[in-house]
Parts: sequence; C-alpha cells; structure tokens
Amino acid sequence: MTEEAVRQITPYFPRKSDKFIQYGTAGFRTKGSDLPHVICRMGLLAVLRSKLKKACIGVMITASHNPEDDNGVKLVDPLGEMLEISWEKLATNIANVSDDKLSEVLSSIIEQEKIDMAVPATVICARDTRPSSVSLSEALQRGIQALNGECIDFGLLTTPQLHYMVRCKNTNGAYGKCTENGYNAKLAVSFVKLQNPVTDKGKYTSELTVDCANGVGANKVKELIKFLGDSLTVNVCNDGSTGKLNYMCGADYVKVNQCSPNGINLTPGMKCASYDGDADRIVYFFMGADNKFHLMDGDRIATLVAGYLKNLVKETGLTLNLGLVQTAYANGSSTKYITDKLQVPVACAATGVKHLHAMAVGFDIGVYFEANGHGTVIFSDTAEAKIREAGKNESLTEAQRKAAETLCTSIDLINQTVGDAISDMLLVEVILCKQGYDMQAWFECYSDLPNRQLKVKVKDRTVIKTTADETQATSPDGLQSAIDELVKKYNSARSFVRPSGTEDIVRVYAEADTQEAADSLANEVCKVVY
Ligand code: NG1
Ligand code: ZN
Repeated sequence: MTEEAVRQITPYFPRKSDKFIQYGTAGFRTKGSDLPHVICRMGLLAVLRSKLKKACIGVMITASHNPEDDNGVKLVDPLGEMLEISWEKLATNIANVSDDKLSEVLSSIIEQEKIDMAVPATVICARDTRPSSVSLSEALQRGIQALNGECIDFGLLTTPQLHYMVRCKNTNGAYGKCTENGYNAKLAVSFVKLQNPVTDKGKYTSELTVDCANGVGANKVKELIKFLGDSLTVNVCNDGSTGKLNYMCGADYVKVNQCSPNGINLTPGMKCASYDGDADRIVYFFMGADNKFHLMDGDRIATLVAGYLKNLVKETGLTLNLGLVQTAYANGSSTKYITDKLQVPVACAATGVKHLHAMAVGFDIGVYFEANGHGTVIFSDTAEAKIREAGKNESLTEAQRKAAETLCTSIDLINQTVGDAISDMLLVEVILCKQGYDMQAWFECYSDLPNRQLKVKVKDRTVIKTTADETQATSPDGLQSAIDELVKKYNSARSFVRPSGTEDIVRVYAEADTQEAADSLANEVCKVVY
C-alpha cells in the first residue's frame, strides 16, 4: 500500500533538494517553493495519524507572521491541540527521506506504531492567503488521497478556526458546529451575552480598529462582525486588498518594532489591535495621553484575562487553581504584577505554544500567553464541569450562580484549542467593558520594563543550546558568562539568547531600566553571539 502511494506522488512531488528541514516551533517553515514534497508527504503522515487515533486530524498550510514567499505546514491532533511531540520526529524523518526510501519509512512507522491500515482516515485541511498556499494545498490533498484518506478542505481559514473545526468534528458537535458559521455564531452569541448586561461601561468604548496584516483574518473578522450587531464596531485595516502580507504591518511587526503599522493613522483616543498573518496572535496598541505609541502585548492581555478569571472564580466560591504560563520573553514587570498584585502563580515555559499549552494543562484553569500575543485559556474537564454545575446550583447564592454563569459563557467565548486573535479580541473587549477601562486605564495597571528584541544571523544556530526555560545558554562554552558580564553593567537588566525555531537566526532579548540601556545591552549581546 505504501509503495503504491509513493508511486502515485513522487513523479509529481519529487524531493528536489537534499536540504534538511525540521519540524520546528510550529511545524515546517521555509520558502514556499521548497515545500511541495514536504506538504504532500504530510498528507501521508496525517492519514497514518488519523488511522492510529481513529479520529480526524487537521493540517494547516501557513507561515504565520513570516514573509509572503515563505510557507509552512503543521498537523493538528484530534482535540485541536498541536501534534504530539513524539510525532514531530516522524514528520521530520518523512520530510527528509529520499524518494526511493519513502515507502520503507512509511512502512516502519505503520509497524512501529501498530497502525491498522483498514481503519478509515479523515483529514481536515485549510490554508492562509499566501499565493503558494493554493498549490501546496493541492499537494497535501494528493498525499492524503494516495493513502486513501478522506480530505475535508475548508479552503481559507485562520489557523485557530482550523483547530476549532478539528475539535468539533471529533467531539460530535459538543464543542460547536463544524462550520465557519458555527464558529462565528458560538463566539458572537457568547460575546453579546457577556456584553449586554453591563450597564456602567465607564471609559469603555465599543469601537476598535484592527490591522489584519493583509492576511486571512481580515475577511474572517468581517464575517464574524456580521453576527455582532451593534455591540462592537470593528474597522478592518490592512485587509489584503492592496498591501502585502505581513509587510510593515501585523502583530509581529508592531511587537518587534514597537510602532504603529502602515495603514493605520494612529491618533489619540483610537483603540487598535493587530493580528498576525494567520490570525492566531493579537496585540493591542494606542497613542497615550503623552502622545507616545504604547503596545499592549500578550503579557498585558494575559494579566487582564488572569485578573478577570481570578475574580470570577472567587465570586463563585469554587476552589479552582488558576495559573499563568509565560515564556522568557515575558516582560519582567508583568511577571511581578501577576505574582504580587494578582497573586496568581506563574510558570515559565519554552517558546512555542505547544510548550505553554502543555504546562497550562497542569492547572484547573491555565492561562497562557507568549509576549507576542499568542495565547488562550484552557479549563480542565473537571473545572469546566464544576463551573457548569455551579451555574445551575440552586443552593448557591444568586451572586455565586451569576458568576458561574458568566464563567460558563466566557468558556464558550474562548477558543481553548489554541491562541485565536478573533476570540482573544472579543474576550479583551468583554473585560475592558466590565472594568470600564479605556486603553490608558488598562495601560496604567503596570509599567513595562523597556526591552529590545534583535535577530542575529549566524553560521550554525544549532550550536546554541539553552536550559529548558531558555533563560540561560548552556552552549557554546563561555557564551552565558559573556552575557552575564554585560548584564551586570546595566540596572534591572536581563538578557538571553536562543536559536529561532522558525527562522534561520538567533534571537537576542534584553530588558533594562531605560530604552537606551535595553538597546545598548541587546546590541552588545548580539556581538558575543556568533
Ligand atoms: P521562534 O522563531 O522559535 O522564536 C516564533 C515566536 C514564537 C512562536 C513561533 C510560531 C517569538 C520570540 N517567537 O518562534 O513565539 O509564535 O514563532 O509562530 O516571538
Ligand atoms: Zn500565527
């Protein structure tokens, strides 16, 4: 069977170069032109995974915030989670093996994983708006068909919508309807339900300008707002009709450059947000009373969400352990605020949502966010059951029951499968409204430590190894001590380096008491990385 499948695909999708490619932070990422055989082979692997799990598997074609010529692919497990880490190795093996050995590797996976090839397989796929995504999606479908898998092609979707579809499909509708309208309706109904009862909205305004990175999020949010009535006005910018994907816009650009994107003329009083190219990340920004640009990144969103949920849990009277997971990129001030002021425990995971997600599962309610705006909240099954039960429990006080009902509706608003720019945006709006916050009030919760993130191109980035939380370099020898020496020269300073899992570069991060100091430290650290 594997021989026949390989015969069907290799003439059309041969492995043209022997350049090694690795399943990284979020799947395979490289130039779109280098990917046809990799993506076709991921179709084969998705079929095997589907047979093994006896469930539908998802495949998303996107390179997120990376330039338009890049592309990528990642697999999604049955409950909408990222592919199990042990299978990343299998994916890497399949992507790199020569055409003539492909069948052998497939057979060995079937044998080793004891996959019953008689089990039917279903794969849900979707793509972002990159020009190369269309032909790559065809390559994927050819791979799926070659092993007799059924393919459900959703065409254009945001990454989190694809994750949502996979979960819906495998839970027989319990999570929601497996259609785009199902997704929109689920989010919109919960949003309106949470928003309507709030009478005193304080400084909150229900108008928002969104930079969609010229990506797939633009048309998707336009669809969603049709369901919102007048509860939220969203002005969609950078919708792809003229600009280039992720070019001078989008969440990554805004976060890294700490400035407003092209396409938005930022003036005081405006509330703005940026999605990335596949709409799984969001950051907010505004111009403050000081006429300066202020970024409200993933750390700010995480603190807002953790504070909101902590209060609600307290009001229900339930005992649930709520925690927040960050990465080394989290601003030191946010960690301090969460720990000291909100009194929520914080854990530090390696970069990449799969690591944060895995750690967040350890809490009853796990909030996780990367500083770049990628994050969500997950509720354990028992926590969710307790909350839903409390919402109906007549023996509780009305205030307790109401808090539990609000929590239930918040759960429905949250895309628990993965970070979701659209769902996170609606959640932030709900919280800002409830708190009566405008952007300035949200901003004043705490002051960020000035920071700088830089990229360094090196000959071989894999030489750099770090501890599990990525805050210390363990190799090459002498690198960490050189960084430590530099850090000592500055006040309230911190710096770390790590090889990127999505680009051929090393990332340098520095934080200090002034912007000049953070810039200078980052530049100095760049010089010791080579
Ligand atoms: P790498 O390239 O491994 O740093 C980047 C982001 C991650 C994550 C992935 C996937 C930073 C510092 N890193 O990973 O947070 O979002 O891309 O898109 O922003
Ligand atoms: Zn993304």
